[in-house]
Amino acid sequence: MKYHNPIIPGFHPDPSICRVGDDFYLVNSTFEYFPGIPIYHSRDLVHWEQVGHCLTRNSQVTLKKGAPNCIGIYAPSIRYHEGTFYCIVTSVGGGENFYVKTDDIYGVWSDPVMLPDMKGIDPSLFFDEDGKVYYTGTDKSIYLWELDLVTGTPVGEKRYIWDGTGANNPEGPHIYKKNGFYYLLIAEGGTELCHMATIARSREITGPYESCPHNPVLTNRGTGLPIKAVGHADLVEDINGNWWAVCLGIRPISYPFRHILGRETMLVPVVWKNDWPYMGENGHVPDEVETALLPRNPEAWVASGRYMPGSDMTDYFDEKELHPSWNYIYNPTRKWIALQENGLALTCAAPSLSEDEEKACICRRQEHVDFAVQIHMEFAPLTDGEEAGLAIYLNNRHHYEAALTMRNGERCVIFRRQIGSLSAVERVIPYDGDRLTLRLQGDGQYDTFSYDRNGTFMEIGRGEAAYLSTEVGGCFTGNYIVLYASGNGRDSSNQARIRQFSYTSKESENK
Ligand code: 6LW
Repeated sequence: MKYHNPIIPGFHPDPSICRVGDDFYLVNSTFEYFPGIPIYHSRDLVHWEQVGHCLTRNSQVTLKKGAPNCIGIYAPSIRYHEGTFYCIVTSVGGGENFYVKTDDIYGVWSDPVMLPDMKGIDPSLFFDEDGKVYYTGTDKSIYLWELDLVTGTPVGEKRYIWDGTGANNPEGPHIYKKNGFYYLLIAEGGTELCHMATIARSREITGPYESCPHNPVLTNRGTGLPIKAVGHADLVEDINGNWWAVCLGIRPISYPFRHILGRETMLVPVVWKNDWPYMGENGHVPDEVETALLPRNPEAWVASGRYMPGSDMTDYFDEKELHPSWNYIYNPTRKWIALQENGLALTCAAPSLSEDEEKACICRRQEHVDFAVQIHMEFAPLTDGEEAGLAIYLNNRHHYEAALTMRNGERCVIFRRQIGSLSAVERVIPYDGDRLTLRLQGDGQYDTFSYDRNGTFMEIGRGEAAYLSTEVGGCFTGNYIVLYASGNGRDSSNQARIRQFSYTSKESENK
């Protein structure tokens, strides 16, 4: 049996996984995007469908502004214990570690239980056999603290348990117990090209922890493999007793390496010898994995109808709720974004795409290097500045868009590029109509916008994909496709209506 990495394409970093029976559940970081923390479900570890999100209410989290793509929801861990799912996470800039829980993974999650004593990032929970619960996290190096889950207060002593193998940024810890040993798996080297997973073990949870003789147990540094920067792993044992690691990795599009899809979720088999784990192919993450050990034959997979990242999608905005792949930038202002009988209504609210603010927009991940998007929009701009359209977006300082707007009292289609502090409207095409079909196509080199002019698509403009890469624009996220409306500094009640959206890709074969 063969499967391909990534198993979850597009911006899906810091994967954490747990198992209940023969069901696997996986969560990822979301930074400033809302709802926070998508939850995916699988039985074969290869096909992943979206179950929901952990953070769906403004009462659970306020996403802080000021450092787009760099703060917000970092590195959650998901664990299952005695009928309850726990998701523990840091809201960076919100200054807090907290957990939410649910007994029904398809239902809603609790309000947060705040953990004000727990400093730093990358929290994880470990439920020991004696009933004790331990928090492990990263505060310069890796620490362990027993936790009273109900009150959110620590018990006993805070202990620093491991510094890693000497590389920078020891972080992302998880603890497991197997065969009488406690294992501490961490990330080191930073989340870029030197990234790696290292592990240590101890007979006591408090240590001393002994470093694995073949650390790093997982890394692609110094290899020619197409997937780079692998690390930040989590382990799971399947129902047959086979072990697996999920981790993040990137797929650069150019040399020097630049990546536009963010950090994606990868999977490798893990085998144990002499009570140490051996991960992937000689400690590396290949893009193609041959294995007979997957818990179910992926060829026997039957689609449930839930969304699978990486698949094509058409949306007529005719459901009661937005499709689960749609996100907002920051906690949304709901009155700006409404599903109505005749499509998605976006109000020309003051914030523009270039402001570090919530916007009248919905957005979804670019999940493939080669992709195409089309939208059909109805919009009649009435005063200068009212604008609605389609963008490819890394953050408020790095984006390209095509839009219908009004300039000097004339309706027009524009193409704008913003790269850092450089911003220009590069094309203005007079346009009489109030219906517009826009297309965006990406191939890893260019993001190209076109519009339907009397049945023929005419190019409006294009921008280099590499300028929207993490290496150029920062920081921890990937490219999003944004449908938006704006009053460009002035609140207007005028609305654009999006009637149809489609996302297709050459690679989306639904695996
Ligand atoms: C995360 C850290 C990391 O907290 O990146 O790759 C940080 N590892 O563990 C943000 O995703």
